[in-house]
Amino acid sequence: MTAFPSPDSTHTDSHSKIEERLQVEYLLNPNLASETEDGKDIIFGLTQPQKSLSPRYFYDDRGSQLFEQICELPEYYPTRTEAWILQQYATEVAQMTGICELMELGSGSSTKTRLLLDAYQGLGYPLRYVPIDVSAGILQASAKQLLADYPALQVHGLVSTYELALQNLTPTPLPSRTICFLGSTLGNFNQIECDHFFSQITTALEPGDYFLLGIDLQKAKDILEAAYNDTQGVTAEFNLNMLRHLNWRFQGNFDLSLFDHQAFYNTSDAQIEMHLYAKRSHSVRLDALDLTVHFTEGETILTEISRKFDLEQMQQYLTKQRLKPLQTWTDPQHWFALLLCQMLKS
Ligand code: AVI
Repeated sequence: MTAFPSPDSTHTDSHSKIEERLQVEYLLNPNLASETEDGKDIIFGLTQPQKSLSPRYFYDDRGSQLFEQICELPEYYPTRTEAWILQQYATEVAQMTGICELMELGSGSSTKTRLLLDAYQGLGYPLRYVPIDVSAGILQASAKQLLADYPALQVHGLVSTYELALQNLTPTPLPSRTICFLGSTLGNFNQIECDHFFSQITTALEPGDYFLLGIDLQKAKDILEAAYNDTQGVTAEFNLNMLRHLNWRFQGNFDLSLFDHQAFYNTSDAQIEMHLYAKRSHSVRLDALDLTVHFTEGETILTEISRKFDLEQMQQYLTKQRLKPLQTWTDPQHWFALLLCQMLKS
């Protein structure tokens, strides 16, 4: 994980009228993040019997654009299903939390957040939004758009990893805080990462604060596999783009034409697995990491897991974390769920 900010890596913007309601803090120093920490996990991942790379390497500028396109695909149901649930129930969420600061982990374009902001605004509540994202560009652009559309909104953005942001939370001026973790991003964590994530969440939240979680639920294999093997090939491009990203970031020579996208549902582990499949035996060099990797024909790199959850098990797990599920909303087909939890006293 990246180091804490040095004095010159933390600064605050406040210029024009919109800017007066916008504060952006940089907890992440991109120069520190590149060749040190990132490189180590790549070397580790590419030298294990099952090669793997962290899904965070999907998200360079091109990867973030491709992900936005994925969210619009007919086969990729999670985004529109979660948006439908929010459209139906955001007012209930706001009524249950009362006045609170909305903090969003991995805020991206903040599209679904608007449904929540509309609900809080509709109830006449003050609007304070804390988006957290590693991409300063997306965070700034979406915050400015929100500020233009919501004249009473205050935004305090954090350019940060989840970990750093949760470690550096300052008290909110509002009566409580709701941390939102939408889009089933939780599904991209393995169980160890998931446990670690929740220990950070429950350390950051005060008793009485809220946690709003969006999760993708278990369903028929063909629906799941179609969502990660779209007919337009956008998901394949998203997957292969990780190699392009590593090429420019670590002076690599991955030949994208030597790999195929592969995504399948592993029923016993209840997870989609995305791999990059080597079509023939060859070697790849990453100069910046002084690393040469050999691929045999048919060998794969695991680039992502996307776990699909059982609602009851998740409710039990959250309860064990001292996050009491207050309400669960789902769509008519039970494909996706939104859970509002409240932090209990220890
Ligand atoms: C970001 N995350 C929740 C997406 C998912 O469905 O696991 C990433 C993704 N990978 C391929 N398509 C979408």
